[in-house]
Amino acid sequence: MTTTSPATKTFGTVDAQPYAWPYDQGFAAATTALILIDWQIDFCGPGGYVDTMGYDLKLTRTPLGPTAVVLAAAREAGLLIVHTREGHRPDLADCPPNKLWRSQRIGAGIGDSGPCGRILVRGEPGWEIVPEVAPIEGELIIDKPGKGAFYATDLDLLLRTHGITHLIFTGITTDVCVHTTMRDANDRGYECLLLTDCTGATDPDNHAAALHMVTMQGGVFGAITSSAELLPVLAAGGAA
Ligand code: C5J
Repeated sequence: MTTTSPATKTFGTVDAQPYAWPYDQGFAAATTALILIDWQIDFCGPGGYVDTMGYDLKLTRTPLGPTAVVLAAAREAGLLIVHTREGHRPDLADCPPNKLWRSQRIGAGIGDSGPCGRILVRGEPGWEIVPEVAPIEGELIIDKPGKGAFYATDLDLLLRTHGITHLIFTGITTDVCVHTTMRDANDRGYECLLLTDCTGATDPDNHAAALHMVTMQGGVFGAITSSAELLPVLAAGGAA
């Protein structure tokens, strides 16, 4: 029996909307990354930023289950794994004054002390990634001060150095950090797929609208699909 090393696996297309992903008829472990956006306690844990703002935590926690399954499958398939974390320096020197002001207006000021430490501050308990999808040795972690993961980070450099051309997105929130990053990735020429059940927003209509937006104009930012469509394709990966 021959076995295929994960790093050399290739995969067929995934049934997706508005086209079978990817556009170039298949993808390879060596050139594809799974991106996990901001799975932090601040966005999906009790006492974190989203909870303090008063939003329904179920909306950002429900996608965690399917995401953990996709993460395990992507590790097994040999994809590059990239985690991101939104957060600021303890002195908030990298937090724009308008971002700070807006967070204070809604009663969850960045840098304020709460049940999970200082809100959205690097190194605090609330800033940590939740255990369900925590990074393991060798996986990339991008710390970002903004919504998009390319802004003020070395994400593009790391992806290009690894030869990555295709990106599969999970994370929270769909309409903010996931969308900002996916749009920027698309402009940079990455072929993007968004997993509908592995993302969530603080408003269900915003989640639905963000998914719909991707599918306009023939796939203006890429394509969308569910984990149920992706998983069998990953499992069926074989030699090039
Ligand atoms: C937000 C994020 N929603 N991770 N951040 O402020 O989407």
